[in-house]
Amino acid sequence: MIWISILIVFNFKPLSLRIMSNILFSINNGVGKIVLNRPDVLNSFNLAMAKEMQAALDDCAASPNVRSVLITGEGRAFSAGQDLAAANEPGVEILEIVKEQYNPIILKLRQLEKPVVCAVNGVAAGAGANIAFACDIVLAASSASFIQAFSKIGLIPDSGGTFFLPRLIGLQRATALMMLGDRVTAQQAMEYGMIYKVHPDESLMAEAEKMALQLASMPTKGLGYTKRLLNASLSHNLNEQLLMEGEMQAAAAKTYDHKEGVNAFLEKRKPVFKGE
Ligand code: T3D
Repeated sequence: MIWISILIVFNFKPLSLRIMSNILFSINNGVGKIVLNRPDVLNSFNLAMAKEMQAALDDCAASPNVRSVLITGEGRAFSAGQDLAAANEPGVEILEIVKEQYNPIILKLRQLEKPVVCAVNGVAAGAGANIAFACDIVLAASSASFIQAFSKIGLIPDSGGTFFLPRLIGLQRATALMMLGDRVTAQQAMEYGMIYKVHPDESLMAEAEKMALQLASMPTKGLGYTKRLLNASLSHNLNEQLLMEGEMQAAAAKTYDHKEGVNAFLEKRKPVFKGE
C-alpha cells in the first residue's frame, strides 16, 4: 500500500517539501513532530522508514523553525525494531542494515543540538527501544513496555543499546535485560531510570506535546550546548569536562536569549526567547 500521508504544517517559513510514506512529519509552533507510521507491523523499520526518519531529523537540524523535536508511533506500538521480514529477504546484509539504517539515526539524534522528546505510546522492542533511549527525554504511556528482543532471535543489542542502557540503569540490570529479553513495564522503566516519566495512555500525547512546546520556547542554543556537554561527558574526564563547561558557558553568555533572560529577570517580566 502506498501512503502519501505526509503532513507538513508550516509554521512561518516553509521547509523543503518531502514526500514521505512511512513516517508523518510536521512542523508546528517550533516543534518538529515525527510519527513512525507502519502500524500494521508495529512500526518496525524497513530501509525506507529509516531513510525517511534520517531525512526528517536532518530537516529538524537545519530549520530555524524547529526548536524541539517530538517522536512517537502511530497505532498501538512505538516500534518493534527491525522489520524481520525485510531483513530476511535474499541478499540483505545485516551489517548494511545496521550501518545504513540505525547508526545514522542514533548519531543524528545525539548530534541534533535541539531537545528531542520521545513519547513511547506502546511496545518498544529491539532497535525501537534503543532509538527511544537515544532521545533526550523519554515519556511513556502506562501501557507501554520495553523489550531488548535481540537475544530471542540470536542477535546482539544494536542501535547504541550497549552504550546507553548500562549508562542509564547500570551494568547489572542492562546485562540481565539484554540476555533474558524480559519485558519491562513503563512503570519499572521509570523506576530503573530508563525513562523520565509515565503518563496515563489517554494523556501521554497531550503531556508530550506540552513538554515539546515548552522546550521550543526556551533558549535553544543553551539547551543545544547542554546536550553537547552531556554527549561529551560520556567519554571525558573531569578536567576535560570542566574545561568544556567553561567554553560552552562563554558561548551561552553571548546569546540573545541569555541577555533576554537576565533583562527579563531584572525587569520582573516573562522572558521571550528567540532561540538565538
Ligand atoms: O537485520 C537485523 O535484524 C539487524 C537489526 C536488528 C535490530 C532489531 O531491532 S532486532 C529485533 C527485531 N524485533 C523483534 O525481534 C521484535 C519482534 N516482535 C515481537 O516480539 C512482538 O511483535 C512484540 C513483542 C513487539 C509485540 O507482540 P504482540 O503480541 O503485541 O504483537 P504481534 O502479534 O507479535 O505483532 C503484530 C503484527 O506485527 C504481526 O503481524 P500480523 O500477524 O498481524 O500480520 C507481527 O508479525 C508484526 N510484527 C511485529 N514485530 C515485527 C512485525 N513484523 C515484522 N518485523 C517485526 N519486528
